[in-house]
Amino acid sequence: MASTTVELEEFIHCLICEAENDAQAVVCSDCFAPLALAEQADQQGHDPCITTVLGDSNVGKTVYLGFLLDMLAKRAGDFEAIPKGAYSINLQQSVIHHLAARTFPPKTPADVDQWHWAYYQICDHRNKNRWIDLVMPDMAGEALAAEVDAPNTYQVIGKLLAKSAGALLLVDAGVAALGNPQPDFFAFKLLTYMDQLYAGRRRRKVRRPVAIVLCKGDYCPQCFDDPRAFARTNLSRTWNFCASRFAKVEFFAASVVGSLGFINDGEDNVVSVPLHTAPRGILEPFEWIVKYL
Ligand SMILES: Nc1nc2c(ncn2[C@@H]2O[C@H](COP(=O)(O)OP(=O)(O)O)[C@@H](O)[C@H]2O)c(=O)[nH]1
Ligand SMILES: [Mg+2]
Ligand SMILES: [Zn+2]
Repeated sequence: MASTTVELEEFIHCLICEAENDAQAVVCSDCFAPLALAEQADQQGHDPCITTVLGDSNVGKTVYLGFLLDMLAKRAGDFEAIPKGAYSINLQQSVIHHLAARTFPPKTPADVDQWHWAYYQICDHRNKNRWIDLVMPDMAGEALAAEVDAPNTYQVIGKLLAKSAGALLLVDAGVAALGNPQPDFFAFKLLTYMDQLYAGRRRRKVRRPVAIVLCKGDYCPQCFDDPRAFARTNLSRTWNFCASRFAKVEFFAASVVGSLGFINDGEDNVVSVPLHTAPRGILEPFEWIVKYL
């Protein structure tokens, strides 16, 4: 009996992959998720709701998630958000700090141990002040692409998605509007991966909510007028697959920059400079998904 007690104190189970880790460890030895997530979930006495932000590299996941968390922390809409642990604030702080200095945040490294994870407790004042525990990691697009092409390359992604209550799938509307099929193919592949993971029996549609967010809407303002029509036209593979396999799916347009400037970075590369921020459509996909959590 005494030995079981000692074991419980010396080990901690990772919230994402359930691997047993040394209680002193900071990140999981298997999947690199912060073990603070498991500690905090333990204090809450129940597992949190995990929502994942997915999308190709460079679609704007980091910027979107940073702004979303910041808006929640500033009590936007009917939400109140409380970060669980100071590490949860790092992503939001980095994004806001960079945009205030008129730069975009650096690229998210593909190494899992360098991703930012945020754990927030969110109160929905519209819905009888219901509290939801949300875990949102900021993943690298390259890692997602590798996992989708060869499952188990990044085990953490499969495990995370298996545990997710819902997902925000970001698509680069600016690129799609130019007729480039890449955003459509990437979203199509990711949804196929999720369908394989979630749908036990093929006959039933996936019931977990998926919000498809058309990012960088400032490049193609028409996507704000009718995001569904935009998706039907510019993301037809994704649109059709959603209709066949996903029971709860909705399309949204979003953007964070009000106006962009372009400069030469000194090495003959043209880089965009966010002259001012004007977040639009950031909260809506989240509000929609929270209804189903
Ligand atoms: N025009 C415009 N560009 C954006 C917006 N959000 C992100 N970007 C651009 O997209 C790049 C990648 O954003 P990031 O959030 O790092 O993408 P991630 O790789 O998906 O995390 C940024 O460096 C910006 O150049 C937006 O709302 N509007
Ligand atoms: Mg990123
Ligand atoms: Zn783990």
